[in-house]
Amino acid sequence: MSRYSMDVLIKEALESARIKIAVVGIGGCGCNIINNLERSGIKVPTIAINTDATSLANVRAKHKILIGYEITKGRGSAGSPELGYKIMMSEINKIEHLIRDIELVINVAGLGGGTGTGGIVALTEYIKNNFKDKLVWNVVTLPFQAEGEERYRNARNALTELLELSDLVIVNSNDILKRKLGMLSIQQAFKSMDMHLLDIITGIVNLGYVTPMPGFLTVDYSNIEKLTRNAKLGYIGIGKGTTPLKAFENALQNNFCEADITGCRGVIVYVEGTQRMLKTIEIEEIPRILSERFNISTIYWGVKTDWKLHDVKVMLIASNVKSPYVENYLKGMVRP
Ligand SMILES: Nc1nc2c(ncn2[C@@H]2O[C@H](COP(=O)(O)OP(=O)(O)OP(=O)(O)O)[C@@H](O)[C@H]2O)c(=O)[nH]1
Ligand SMILES: [Mg+2]
Repeated sequence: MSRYSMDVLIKEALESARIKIAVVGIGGCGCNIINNLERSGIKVPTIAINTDATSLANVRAKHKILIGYEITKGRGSAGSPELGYKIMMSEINKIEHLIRDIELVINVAGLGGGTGTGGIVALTEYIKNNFKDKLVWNVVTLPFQAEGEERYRNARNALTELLELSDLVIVNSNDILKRKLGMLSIQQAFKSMDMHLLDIITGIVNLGYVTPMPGFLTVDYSNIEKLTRNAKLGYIGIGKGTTPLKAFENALQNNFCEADITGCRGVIVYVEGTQRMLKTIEIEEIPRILSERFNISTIYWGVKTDWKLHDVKVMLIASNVKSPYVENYLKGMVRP
């Protein structure tokens, strides 16, 4: 075999070893996030699903799917998760063929309304019942308390179901974000949450493009599966800093569901920076902290060097974590 054809073969093998990921945005918030992902040049297929034709018309996505036209006439579900669920289930054939070859489906929606809230539950339930091999991660936001009792109830019911059905649920509370970042208006906070969700999903997608870290357990599909299958609540933190350690500490702080990673099933740490920034001696501190401070022993690694970066960026994905905030939310103790 010539050197050239061996190079081609290696490239093809690398391509097929890559985790096959798709991102699905459901409802107004979900479609907005897909639009932002497309604008930032995401490398994996995106699917925007809504009952609202106006929202879809303004979205950039690889696939746009209007559902429920016969019932809603393209005008949204008017805040009914029951309707969102029913429409998604009865029109699932519009989506099924798009995810047939996908290994990790990432759904994103703002909980509280109708289409995204009912739709994300229906889609997760359908995939889990019909494609047992696939992993489903759901990235959701919780509505502001100011949005009222009905949205809170919708969000609470859907979150309870998602935690049962999904492999991993990443919860982001708008209220916690607003409080932590000291945002003045809901509009500002929505924008910041949009950026946070963009960071999270881009980070997950980049996991498919990491370089193994010599001497460390590396991130690949089987490890991601081991860590996140039926893992319920997950945490994804993203932090920046001048050193890997500072970026790591910031990734722990960037926590919008007050998750506690102590004793969790395991973590994936993904570090990006220029070659000069990524000093092995500093990177080695991270697993020491995870095991000593947080009692975590399973840690998978990915690194990516990028000469354009000014700061080190660390993403931490923890699976099967605890969160008193989410527990109280589900018990109805975080009231509007
Ligand atoms: N971050 C962010 N959150 C949003 C945005 N739009 C809505 N949300 C949040 O998501 C929740 C659900 O809103 P939508 O996504 O508009 O609702 P929907 O799924 O389209 O539901 P219906 O319109 O009732 O069918 C809201 O209660 C907000 O908390 C957005 O653009 N960005
Ligand atoms: Mg809508």
